[in-house]
Amino acid sequence: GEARRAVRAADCGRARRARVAGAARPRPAVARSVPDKTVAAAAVEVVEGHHVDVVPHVPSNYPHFTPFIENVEQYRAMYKRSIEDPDGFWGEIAEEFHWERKWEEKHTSWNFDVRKGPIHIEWFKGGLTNICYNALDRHVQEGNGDRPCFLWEGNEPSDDSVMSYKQVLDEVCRMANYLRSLGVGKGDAVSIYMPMVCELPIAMLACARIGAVHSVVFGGFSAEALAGRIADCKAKVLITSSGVMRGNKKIDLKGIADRGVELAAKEGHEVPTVIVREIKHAVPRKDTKVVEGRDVWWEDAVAGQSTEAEVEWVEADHPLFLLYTSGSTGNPKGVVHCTGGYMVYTYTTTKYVFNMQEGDVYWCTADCGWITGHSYLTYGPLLVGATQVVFEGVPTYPGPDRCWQVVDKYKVKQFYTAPTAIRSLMRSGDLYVKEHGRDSLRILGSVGEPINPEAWRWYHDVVGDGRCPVVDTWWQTETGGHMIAPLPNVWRQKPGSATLPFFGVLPVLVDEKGNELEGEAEGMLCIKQAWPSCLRTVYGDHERYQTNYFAPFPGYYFSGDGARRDADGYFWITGRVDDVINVSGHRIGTAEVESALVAHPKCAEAAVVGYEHPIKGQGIYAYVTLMEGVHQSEDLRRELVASVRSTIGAFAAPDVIHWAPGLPKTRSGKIMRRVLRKIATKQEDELGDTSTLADPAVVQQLVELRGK
Ligand code: 6R9
Repeated sequence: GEARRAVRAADCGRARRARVAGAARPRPAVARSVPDKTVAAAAVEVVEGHHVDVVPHVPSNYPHFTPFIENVEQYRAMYKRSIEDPDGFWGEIAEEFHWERKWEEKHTSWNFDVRKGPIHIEWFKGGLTNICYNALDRHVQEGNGDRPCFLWEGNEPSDDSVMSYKQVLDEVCRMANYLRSLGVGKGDAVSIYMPMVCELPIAMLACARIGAVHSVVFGGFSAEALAGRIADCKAKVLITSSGVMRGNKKIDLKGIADRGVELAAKEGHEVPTVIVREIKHAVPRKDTKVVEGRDVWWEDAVAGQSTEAEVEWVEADHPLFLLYTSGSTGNPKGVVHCTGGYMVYTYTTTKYVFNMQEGDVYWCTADCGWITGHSYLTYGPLLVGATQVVFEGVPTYPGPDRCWQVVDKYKVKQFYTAPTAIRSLMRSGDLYVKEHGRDSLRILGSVGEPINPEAWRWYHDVVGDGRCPVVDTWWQTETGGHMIAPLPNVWRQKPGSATLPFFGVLPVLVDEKGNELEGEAEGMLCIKQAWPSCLRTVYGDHERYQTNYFAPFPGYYFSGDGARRDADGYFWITGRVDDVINVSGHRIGTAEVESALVAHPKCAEAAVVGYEHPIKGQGIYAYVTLMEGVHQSEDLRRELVASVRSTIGAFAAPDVIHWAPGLPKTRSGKIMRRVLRKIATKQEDELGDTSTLADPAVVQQLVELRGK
């Protein structure tokens, strides 16, 4: 009930500030269903007065499990080399792939310092390769063509299918040939707006095969958001589907895609061809509107195409994809990732962080519309040669035990999901988990937002029965792959900490002035040198790339996150320090929500802040000032929320609309968001210095309008 929610919310906050205090007070470790060996070894630490079971580094803790790396000393040696000799370290790993032409011995170079000229990063200079070839053909040629590649699990538990590596390769080649027949080639952009069916990663791989640059737009985005993304990259083709089922809702994806294409035309870009995959169980062909001369059914397009398609060998730094992501200002940015470095890095992180071997059955619940679905569904696991579940549905449909039923059905070894899903499943109770054996599970991953220790413990103790390490992976769209993450069973975990940096990643904490902080410290999280999958530019706007990521602290890549480093050197991510809100692991810029609200004719001004939400991590709290003479009402509130849904997507809908006759502004007209955050969370006693406010009376007014 209410009290439990309050505790969880408090716990969330604590995770962000968690401080491991001095001496551990021993107490019998209550590790629920953890086997005896583990109980004996379990340590207890005190996190701000709360007992937290800390699983110590004892390899036999996780008995079914041999990591690639033997111990933390080996990690340290490898890490040191990865930082000091990136050419050698990453070059050796790159040898595992096929390169049509090898890279030069000294293949890396970068400038991370805006004061020394344009930001520039190079990996595997001189090399020619193709990521699709390495993800598919290589395995088929090694005799593993019959190995299951995708285990597709539909929205309905009765709906499933399997595709082998060879079958996926055949379909990729057929689509690659069709795209070529349309004149799509190296460097051309292709937008993809699809639900989680195998054809989504297949479309991505088909682009990669011919050197085209894919731009996947998450299926939950609105027509308007899709239009902006199509127009920005001037997509030559849009690949979409007739519809999709999400839980028991039928979504007319094609209708939204049609409007997206229309709106993109108004923005000045016509898409000549739309390829449509029929999703029979949602919207069959006969119910789908087709635009003559523009639309073609996927099935018809690939019919008669050869299952062999020549590989386009591309330079290592040839762009592989764009993925739009939100920042604190302006429109979403098209983050650009390039082939070689991204390939080597996603492969290496997948292998070590998930301790993944060829043929392992792995399941990542992320949608391919986000970076996690790119790096840890489409690319990393295929480069390793894993078998993976592609899930169309949602974790709670038809019931809260769906995930564990699927884990048992396919004998999933590594399971990767977001804290928001973990919290919502935790709320449904342990019984749903315990109904299913889960014996196959070895590793549990978390991504997207900070995981609060309570959710971490539930994931570890209940879902994993205490025998599966939790890998809390901190990274971003921009970083392309895991940056700070535990190597499971190699070192001790602490619930709520992403622990230590991956190979090649040199994280630093800086203060407001950009001074590096040493030892135990809290500051802004920056990265000091280039890693292979670092974003190379913002599509069409290198200036914005430099301003956003490299100008705030010259000499560093700035992540936009805050973090704390404890006495053991472990990193604890505290969340965004900019105006980005993280709702259920989805990044949303406050500026985007504000402009969607202000676009409504009755809205004069809006200011949006995030607040702690027990399930979603953060919720969206919007202060709205109405036009003169307009009165607030429940209908208007609904209209405003609907306006955000249609401009961005349902996932960005504000949770709270707070009517505001005025907003707290400084004399120079800047909105003091700090004050708005405090009012939203009823902490108006902790407003801090408000002496620079132009009209301090606004604060009291807002508190009164909020009510209790
Ligand atoms: C991969 C992904 C990136 C932002 C990032 C941070 C938050 C992601 C996290 C985490 C704490 C983790 N974030 N993983 N915070 N612990 N394990 O989510 O990319 O959508 O670009 O979001 O998400 O705030 O800056 P993206």
